[in-house]
Order: sequence, then C-alpha cells, then structure tokens
Amino acid sequence: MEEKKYKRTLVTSALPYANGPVHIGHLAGVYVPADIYVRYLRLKGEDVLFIGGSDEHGVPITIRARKEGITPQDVVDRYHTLIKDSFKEFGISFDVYSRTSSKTHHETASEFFKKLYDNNQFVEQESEQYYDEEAKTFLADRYIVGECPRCHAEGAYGDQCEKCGTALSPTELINPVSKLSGSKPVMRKTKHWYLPLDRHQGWLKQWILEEHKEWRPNVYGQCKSWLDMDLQPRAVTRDLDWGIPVPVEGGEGKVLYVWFDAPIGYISNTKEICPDTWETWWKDPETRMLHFIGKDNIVFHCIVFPAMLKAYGGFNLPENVPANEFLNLEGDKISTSRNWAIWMHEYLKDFPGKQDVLRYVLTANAPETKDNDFTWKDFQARNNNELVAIFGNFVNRAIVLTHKYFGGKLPKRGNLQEIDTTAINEFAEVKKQVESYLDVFRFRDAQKEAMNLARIGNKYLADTEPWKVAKTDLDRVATILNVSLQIAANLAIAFEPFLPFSAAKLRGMLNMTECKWGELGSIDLLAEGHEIKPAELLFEKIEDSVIDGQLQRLADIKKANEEAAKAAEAANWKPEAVGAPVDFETFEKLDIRVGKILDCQKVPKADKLLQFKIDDGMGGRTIVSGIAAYYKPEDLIGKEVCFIANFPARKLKGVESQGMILSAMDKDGKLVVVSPSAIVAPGSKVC
Ligand code: B3M
Ligand code: ZN
Repeated sequence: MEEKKYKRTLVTSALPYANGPVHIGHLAGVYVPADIYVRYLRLKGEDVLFIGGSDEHGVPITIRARKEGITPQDVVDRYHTLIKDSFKEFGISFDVYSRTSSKTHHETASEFFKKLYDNNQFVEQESEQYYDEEAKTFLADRYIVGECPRCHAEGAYGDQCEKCGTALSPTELINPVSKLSGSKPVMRKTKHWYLPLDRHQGWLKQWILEEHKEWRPNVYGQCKSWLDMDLQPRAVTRDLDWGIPVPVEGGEGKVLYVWFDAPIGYISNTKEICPDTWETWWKDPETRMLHFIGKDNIVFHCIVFPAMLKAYGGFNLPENVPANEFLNLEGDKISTSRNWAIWMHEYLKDFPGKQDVLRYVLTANAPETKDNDFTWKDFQARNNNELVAIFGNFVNRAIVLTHKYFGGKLPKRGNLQEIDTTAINEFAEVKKQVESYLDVFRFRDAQKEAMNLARIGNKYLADTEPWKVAKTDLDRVATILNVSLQIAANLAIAFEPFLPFSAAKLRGMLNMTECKWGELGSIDLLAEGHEIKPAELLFEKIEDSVIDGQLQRLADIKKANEEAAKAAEAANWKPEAVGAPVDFETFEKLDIRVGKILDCQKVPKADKLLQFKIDDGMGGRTIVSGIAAYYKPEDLIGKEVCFIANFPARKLKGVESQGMILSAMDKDGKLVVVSPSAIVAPGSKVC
C-alpha cells in the first residue's frame, strides 16, 4: 500500500482514572512510549500535539468518595493534581493535561451526545435493573453484592467475583444486597440509549481487518475476535448522579456512560489548548491520529470510539493504536487494591533525580508484544551495567580527558586511522536503525539501538586508550577526543526522546545549543575550539541496600495482603451444618463438669496427646486429650476447663483417660479448650 502523506500528528494517551495515583504499569504501557514518540517527532521538526488528561467520571470514583465520606469532586481534585504532577516530574511532555470534569468537556460531550441523538444514531431500550428502594436510586453493578453463583463466596460484585474472577451480571448474584443501604434491591424498569454497534460492523470490518493489517498483532487480533462475533448495541447512559447529565428528554437522573464521555475528552482537551484550530487536528485528512493505550482499552479505541466519530460525521479515525500488554511487578499482576505497585509519586521520593533510570528500564522491558515483568534486580542491573558502566562512563572519560589535555576546548581532528573510521561509520548507521524502529512503535528495540551508540563510544575509548597515548602523541589524543566528543554529542540527540533529563544535562556539559534529529550521525556536531563545561555525573551506581529496601517493602505488602486474605476468608467461613436433633433426656445423660488443671505433660511417644491431672472436686482424675499441637503444657496449668465426667475410661498410648476435655474447633481445625467465663468451684456441673 502506498504510504499516506500527512502534515501533522495528533497523539492521544489514555486518560487515567482520577481515583488513585499512577504507577509504573501506566508509565510503561502508555505514557513513556507516547512521550518518546512525540519527542522524536518534535526533534524532527514535525507538527505534533500531545493530548493527556484525567478521566474523572465512573462508578469507582463514587465508591471511593463514599468510603472516605467526601464528594466525588474531592476525590478527583486530589488525584488529578497528584497524577498531573507525577507526569510532569517524569518529563511526559503533554501539550495539554486537562480533565473531564472541566466545563469545556461537559459542553463538548453533551453536544456530541445531542447530535447523535438528533440524528437517530441511538436506539432507546427499556430494561429491568436493580433499584434500591431505600436509597431511591438505581444501582450500578459495583453497588450490588451477593453470593457468587460459581464459587459461592460472599461479597461478589454485580460485575465480577473477585474471589474466582468470574465476570457476572448483577442478576446472577445469589441473595443480592445493595451496598448503599444494605437492603434487598428490587427490579425496576429503566430506559437507556444504546449505540447500535451492529449498524457499524460492516465498515469497521473493512477499515480494520482489510485496511489496517499493519496494526500490532495484539491489537489487530483483539479487534478481529470482536468483529468476528456479532457486535451488539452498547448502552451509553447510566442511572447515576456523577457524570455528565444526559441532555435529552427523559434523561433526568441519568448520566453519560464514562466510556462514552472519556474519549470525547481528547477532543475537549484539544479545544482547550487550540480553541481556534482544534478542528484541523480532528478533521483535516492531512492530520494523522494515534491513540496510545493499554490492552484493556483496545475495544473502546478501535471499535466504540471510531463508531461514535463516524456516527457524528466529519472526524478522522485513528491511523494506528499502538496498545501495549501489561507490565507485572516481581512476577505478580500490578494491583491498585492490593497496593502491589510502584507508585510514581513514591518512586520520585525514593529515587529523586532518577526519573530517566525508570524511563530507561521501563522501555528496555516494555510489554510491547507480551506481558513483561519489572524486577528491582533488573532495575539495578540495567542502571549499574548499562547506564553507569557504558553511557555514563564513556561520556565522563571523554569530557574529563578533554579538560585534562586541552583545557576543555574541542581539539583538532587530525588524520583518521582505520579504528576511527570504523567507529564513525558504525555510529552513522545508528540514526537509520533507531528511526526504523521508532517509525513502527518498537520502542524497546529503538532504545537498544540508541544505546549502541554509547557502546560504540565506550569501546572506541577502550581500544584507543588516549590516556596512554598522551605520553607520546598529543595530536593523536586530540583526534581521539574529537571523535569521542562528537559521539557524545550524538548521544545527546539520540537520547532526547528516551532520557530527556540526561540528554539535556549532557547537552549542557557539551555546551550544545542545537538539538535536531536530522543531524544525528554527523561527525561535525561540535566545531574545533568549541568550549565544553566540566563533567557532571550523569548516572550513579545503585547499591544493594537500596534495592533490598524496596524488596523488603514489597515483601511487607505481600505479607499484609496474605493476612488480609486470611481474615477475609475467616469472615466468610461458615460453621458446619447443625447435627441431627437430640431430646432433652439424651442431653441430660451427659455429665459435663468444670475442672481445674493441676498438672499437664506431654504423653511420651505421642505427638498429639497431653496428659492432664484434673481437680474435679471429687478427688481428682487423669484425662488425656489430643491438643498437644495447640498448647504448651505449662500454659494450661491452673486453667479451668470443661470435661465430660461420665465418659467410660479408655487407654490412650498406655495412659488411662477418665473423661474428655471439651474444645472448640475453628475453621482451620485448630482446637481451643472451653473454659467458664469466671472461676467456679471444681466439680460444678455444666447445664
Ligand atoms: N480511564 C481506563 C484506564 O485508565 C480509562 C481510559 C480512558 S481513555 C479515553 O485504563
Ligand atoms: Zn466466585
């Protein structure tokens, strides 16, 4: 296919929910790759607009607000600011970072809905949904809990059981209860508007499956499996009081579904930054649109949003949707609710000034084709063995030696030897390689190629050994350092998209004013006599103790999670069913008494048994009981317990037991002796 020409690129990145901070999974999956790409285009002098913002609607935000006793607006105000600041600190270079609670967005989304409504692009449908009669409101799926029909755990949500992971619909729950009032919800009729995706299936199939075979296999594959099934109409409104009110008759008490309004946020945010030219970015066929997202958002960006744009008319569709898979943390799925994450704002506190290290590691491990794992050991190794030992070491030696031998002025390049031309030819290749990967959104390979530039430089210095040559031939040293500094200047350009802070620092040291992608590969970036600044540390070694601290933090979280899971399980535990009925006479036959433990010892050669001497008020007796696993003998001495006094005597491991001590068994099978709640005289009857 002939490559399309375009004049400008609109890059959008998924709008994170403002109901919690952002973590490394967000960074690796969406924001770092989008930022690398945008910086690359800018360096090439292309016209590009980078759109970000917070997604501030949806049920999870209302749940969080309710839990904390604050308003949803309070929740989003808090996290929008935190998220925005974290992105800024990591150098994610949005042209605009706005929010979906803004006035512009409410107006834009509302108008969008209205136009689709007016043009008969929706179907109206009544359905039965759960309603809370006490709270007088329809219930979102997450607000209904009950018993899971699959694994029978309590507390399953109306959309999913967290215990067994099954996706549910609220009507499948056994004994559903409203989380709002605790009452039993009733079914009530409600009306909603649906986007009839079935009407769009034909052109979507042609557009994606035929015309965009170049999309990443994970993206194309997901779209294909959707398009191979029959697409169904999707509700775009909800019965909820947090969101954008449905602006048509009959819409009272309803809001736009969060996934309807959120992608329109890209348009609203463009309007905010370019109030006069936003349409050029969205409607001009010479604009290319790209959506950077995570894999869980593919359907919305490749099928639902394009259908919305088409239904409205006049909008461009995305040219590509480079979605990433997921990043795991130390082998486990990142999870906000289990606090299994590295939060960006915490990383910034723990590793001040080391934003680029994280950017580097996340790109080196980017989950582009499959889920990938972040480990702290790998983080340390990549920092110490690559950034410090190769990149930093090379730059530092080149700059320090230039100061040492030439007073910080770029020395003259004399006759080139073979070793010089080899290095020069090698690094001239790097530009083409990096570009070939960046152009198809393969960021980890692109960064690897850029890193090759540092490897070439490092090896060049190691092979030419200017510190030795200096004893005999300063002209030769001049040439070597000239070539080395040119390589360093190339590094400052090549790494601008990937490691913007370090690249800027390096440009500062090299006193470079220009930074253009087109010059990458040149041997003449710095002129002879050009003055450079003193060397500063670009990267520093990360010690084991620091990594151990991070690993300990994760171990603590894991332990806390396990304990919480145990407690939740205990809370869910149900006692055994009650046994068959007995009449009073049968009960009365049991002679249960209180006795005081006078002595207690292990029974030799029997792991489970303890042997008790009991004051039974009747001259004393010996009882053997199988509770050795749960008590130390000395802890029981002096305790009062209940025992069956008229049990026939029997021998256990050679000791005669005259009765049976009563214990309660908890859900794990653990035994706890039953004692009276106050001291009573030994021999008292239990009745
Ligand atoms: N807020 C989901 C997410 O953060 C959603 C993305 C919206 S993009 C328009 O994964
Ligand atoms: Zn379940």
